[in-house]
Amino acid sequence: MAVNLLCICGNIDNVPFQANDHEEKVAQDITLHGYRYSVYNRVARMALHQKDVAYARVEVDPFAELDPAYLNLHPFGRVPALTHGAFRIFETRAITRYVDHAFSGPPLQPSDAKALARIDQVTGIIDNYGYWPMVRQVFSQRVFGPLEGEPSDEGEIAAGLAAPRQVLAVLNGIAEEGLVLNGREITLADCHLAPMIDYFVRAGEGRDALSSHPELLKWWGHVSVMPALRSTDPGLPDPRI
Ligand SMILES: N[C@@H](CCC(=O)N[C@@H](CS)C(=O)NCC(=O)O)C(=O)O
Repeated sequence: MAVNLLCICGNIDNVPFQANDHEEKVAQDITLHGYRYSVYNRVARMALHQKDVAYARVEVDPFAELDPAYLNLHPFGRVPALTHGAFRIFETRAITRYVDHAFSGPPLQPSDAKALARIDQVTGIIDNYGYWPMVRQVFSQRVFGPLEGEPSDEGEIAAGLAAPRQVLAVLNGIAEEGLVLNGREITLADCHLAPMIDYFVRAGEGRDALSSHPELLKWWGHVSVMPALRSTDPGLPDPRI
């Protein structure tokens, strides 16, 4: 069984909130099912945090045998999935858009058509061309795997470092344009990109790659200290366990 109730999260995750907050917010019956180390789970958590939505968390490890009840929620067996009362939704982009529209709080999608299109572009770029090399090849092989006692595969890391060059260059151009990734108005583009970059720069090679993209680096300077990112940091596995 890979599903355990983990915690209820308020504005500052893992910190209990005031009784009034708790009663009012938990009444909304929102649960995020996800794996603590998943970047996609963290994207959803960042959006929930930005909207100041309290939610329960259920830990689901998609790399372990999945409970059939979870597959009912997410037939493709990935994380995250969100439930809000009887409403169920999976796919991170759908979750974060839903969270933005369904709850009050600062809007995470501007009304400007061009900025909105840029959000879709950034999330599409990172999902299709960034996640696998930056997170699953570079971060997993250089940082996460070794902490779990698995040796790094240098071939995977080298392959994973080739693809992000273009990804980072394109994102740097988008940050330079300034419609999104501007460090001022936080949008779903920031929520989607920040967890991926946070993992990528934990590898020395990732930090070096980012350092040659000044506009993205400037953006990272703003976003890396955001409470929504910091309070959703799952940490890293303890190699002694
Ligand atoms: N398209 C999905 C991707 C989610 C995804 O790939 N999540 C990863 C964890 S970061 C996962 O569940 N991996 C399990 C696997 O690859 O089997 C989304 O946007 O939610």
